[in-house]
Amino acid sequence: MKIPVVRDILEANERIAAENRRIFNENRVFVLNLMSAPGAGKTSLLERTVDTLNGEMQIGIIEGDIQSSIDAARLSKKGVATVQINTDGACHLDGNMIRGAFSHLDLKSLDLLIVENVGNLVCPAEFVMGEDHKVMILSVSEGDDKPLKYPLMFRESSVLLINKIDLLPYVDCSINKIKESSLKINPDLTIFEISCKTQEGLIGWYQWLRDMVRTSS
Ligand SMILES: Nc1nc2c(ncn2[C@@H]2O[C@H](COP(=O)(O)OP(=O)(O)OP(=O)(O)O)[C@@H](O)[C@H]2O)c(=O)[nH]1
Ligand SMILES: [Mg+2]
Repeated sequence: MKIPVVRDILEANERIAAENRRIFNENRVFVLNLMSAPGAGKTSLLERTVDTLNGEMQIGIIEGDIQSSIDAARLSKKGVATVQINTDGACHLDGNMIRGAFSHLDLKSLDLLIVENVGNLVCPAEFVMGEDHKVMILSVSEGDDKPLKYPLMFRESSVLLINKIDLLPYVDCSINKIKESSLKINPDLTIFEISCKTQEGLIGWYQWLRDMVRTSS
C-alpha cells in the first residue's frame, strides 16, 4: 500500500518541476541543483564562484537549509540576489519550495541560478526541481567509499566536484578510488578536483559554467 503513495508524491513533484522548468526556459536562466553531505563545501564553492563570475554573468542563489539564514547571509554579503528556504525539518528541497522561492527573484535579469540543497547525501537526489543539471560535491574527509555506499546522487549528477584536496596529506582518501567507482556508476560524470580554500582546480569549474550558460542562452 505504501508504494502508490510514494509514487504519487514523486509524480506530483515532477509535474511542478516541469512547470518550473518551462518558466526557467522562458526566462533563459540556466539552473543548477547543488547537492552534498553537510559541510562538504557547497556555500564555500558558491562564494568562490560568485567572486569570480558575478559581473561576467548575473547570478542568483537559492539557499536551502532545515533552519537558519546563515548561508544566505554569507552570499548576500557578496551582492548577489539570494533567497533562503527553511524546510523546517525536511531533508531535501522539492519543486514546490523552489517555486515559492524564485517568485522572489527577477528571473529575467539572471543568467545562472544555483540552488544549494539541504546538506544530505541521500534524499536530495530523489527530487527534481526543474533544474538543468544536478551537481554534487564530495569532500575528501568524507572517505573514498561514498560513491559505492550512496550511488544515487553520483548517478543523477552531471558534475562531481571532489573538494578539500588541500586536506589530502592528512586524511586516508584515494582520489583514484573515488573517480573509478563514480565513473562506474555514471560514465558521463564530469569530475573536477578542487580546493575552495586554496582555489586549486576551480578554473575548470568556472569554464564548465561559462560554457553551459553560453550554450543555454
Ligand atoms: N580545508 C578546507 N576546508 C574547506 C574547503 N571548503 C570548505 N571548507 C570548510 O568546510 C566547512 C563547511 O563549508 P561550507 O561551505 O559551509 O559547507 P556546506 O556544504 O555549505 O555546509 P552545509 O550548508 O551546512 O551543508 C567550513 O568550515 C569551510 O571553511 C576546502 O577546500 N578545504
Ligand atoms: Mg551551506
